[in-house]
Amino acid sequence: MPTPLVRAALPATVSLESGEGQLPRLIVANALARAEIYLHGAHVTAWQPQGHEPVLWMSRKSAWDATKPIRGGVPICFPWFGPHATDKTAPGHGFARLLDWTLVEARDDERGATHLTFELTPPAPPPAAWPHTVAATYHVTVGSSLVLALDVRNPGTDASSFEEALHTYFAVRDVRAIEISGLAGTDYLDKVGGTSQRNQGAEPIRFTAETDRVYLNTQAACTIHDPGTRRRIVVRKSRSNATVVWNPWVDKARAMPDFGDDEWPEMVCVETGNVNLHAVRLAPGASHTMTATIDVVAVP
Ligand code: TA6
Repeated sequence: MPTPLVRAALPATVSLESGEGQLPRLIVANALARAEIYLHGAHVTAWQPQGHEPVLWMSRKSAWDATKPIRGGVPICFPWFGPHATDKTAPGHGFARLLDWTLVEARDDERGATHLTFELTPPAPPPAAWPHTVAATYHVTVGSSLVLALDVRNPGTDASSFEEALHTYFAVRDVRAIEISGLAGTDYLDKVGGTSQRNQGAEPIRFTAETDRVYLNTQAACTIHDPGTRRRIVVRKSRSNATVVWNPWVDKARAMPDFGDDEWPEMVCVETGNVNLHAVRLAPGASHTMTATIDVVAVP
């Protein structure tokens, strides 16, 4: 399936095929793990390290359409998070997940992990909602860990600021039975029923209702403890000051056309980001790289 969106020679561990909705999809299969990545949004939709169940969750109702976001996996939210501050016609979570990215490099390293580099084809001309030029590159490493690094450079002559999030959907047996540790004592914006500021206190996060929180001033690693799958999923990060935690629960799940009514217990989002008061400001020529590293640990 030739496509202008692949400008790299593919190693034997990487193949290109027509995926859901005939969208171009890369399959990575090396000795350490298997993954799927769509060029639409440079969207990782699957990652399964050897010896483990799939780690990322995908909705069975996801749209597979070049004009819509994919529901599940790792959407890239950029250059704004959530609704645009002023432009109500602008797409939620920005344009990066709606645009094509080009694969510019693919190689295996000596440990057997596969490195892929994607470049965003920026909107031309820049949208009024974000009137800046941008060079965004996304590095994906598929191995025993999944490493995701979003590198943003300002090639313009004016300073620009942006929000970003790797909006990762994790597969869990039952969200009502999991706990998330790593955010004790951290302030957060609670976005359920209007926005209010709260503090996590000493307890891990547990889920008993719709949860939509932006944890602030945190560089901490988070761990999802899932007794159902007998595993821990650890999300470490760098150059990220915010962590978003989300589960839509019953009503929000019903309200989303690309999310199954009964799917909400199967997933939790733990998102690595710089959002809200942590928006990144870039001087002309400057760049910023945010990284998330995901590991799975089986619990005996
Ligand atoms: O990250 C949590 C959140 O911002 C929620 O408010 C919810 O809207 C979710 O993202 C999904 O957003 P989407 O635009 O993908 O439907």
